[in-house]
Amino acid sequence: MKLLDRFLDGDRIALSRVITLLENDRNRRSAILDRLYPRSGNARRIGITGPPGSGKSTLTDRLTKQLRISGRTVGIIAVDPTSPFTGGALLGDRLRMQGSWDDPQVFLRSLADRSHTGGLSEATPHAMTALDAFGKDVIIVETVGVGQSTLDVSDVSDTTVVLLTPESGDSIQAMKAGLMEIADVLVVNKADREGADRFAAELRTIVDLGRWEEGWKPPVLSVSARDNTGMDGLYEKLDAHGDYLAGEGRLRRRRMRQGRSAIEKALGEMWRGRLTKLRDADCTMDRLSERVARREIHPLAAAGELMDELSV
Ligand SMILES: Nc1nc2c(ncn2[C@@H]2O[C@H](COP(=O)(O)OP(=O)(O)OP(=O)(O)O)[C@@H](O)[C@H]2O)c(=O)[nH]1
Ligand SMILES: [Mg+2]
Repeated sequence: MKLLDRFLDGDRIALSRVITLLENDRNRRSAILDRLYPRSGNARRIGITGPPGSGKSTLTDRLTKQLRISGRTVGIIAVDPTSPFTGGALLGDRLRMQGSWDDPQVFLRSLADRSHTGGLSEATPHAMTALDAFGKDVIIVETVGVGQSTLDVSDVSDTTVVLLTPESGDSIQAMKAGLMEIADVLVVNKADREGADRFAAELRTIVDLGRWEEGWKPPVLSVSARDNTGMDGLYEKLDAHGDYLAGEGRLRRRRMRQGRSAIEKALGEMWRGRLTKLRDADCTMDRLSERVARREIHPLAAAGELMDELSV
């Protein structure tokens, strides 16, 4: 495949096209992944989630700049809920990412979440594989966290950052949405606004009550992504969590867990495909029985036709 050769040569346009294919062309998806998957696995994957408007893009932009200063290349996937009201989200993200937009070492891609459930689009893990195989050092996934989605940002991240704001409702709300469980790092953004300290203290109390993996209790940080305050603390915690994962095979175990759920999801999809075929086969059965009755086809040949139709 010529396209993949260009991709492996570091051609950004090829990268963009490959992601489009992975997103839209189910038939070629697996063949593309055959080439890319073995080359992936080296990037550090950071998920950033939180309610709409909590400042995820602003924070992603800051983090990206910081990573660039330390010489790391960055791939960003922003998952937009598909809705008539956020039709301008792509443009908005590009504007917000102004600082990094011209940097050839930063690749930003918006993916539509067609399921309307929030969380991730089905193509997200594949797009991440592409960025990873392309050689990006860090991949950031930005997504609106609403809980209850079929694919969670924590299913594809090494480190999940949950962003909340003083006005994003109370901490109970965040717990209900399942955001507390997936957080490796909790960030109270818009700390320039009133109530941030109180909210952060509340979150800390909840974290203290929870049960966490030994060696890592999610820290609660207050930042203002807009004013660029408190961000150094976040960079430190991200590094610390990276170090934590590197120890005692934790990253490997986490990725095995994620691998298992990815296989289960793929299996589910395949079964759904089969079931559709079975339904179609039922119609074919009606049609064939009629033809058998009319002596147009004998039963053995009809069974053979059905078998052909059923093989996936
Ligand atoms: N006061 C204040 N405003 C902020 C801060 N960070 C972001 N904002 C503003 O909050 C608004 C939303 O910021 P975004 O970064 O677009 O938030 P988002 O979470 O990416 O939004 P969606 O992707 O639409 O869910 C913008 O007007 C930002 O300027 C902050 O630290 N303080
Ligand atoms: Mg955003």
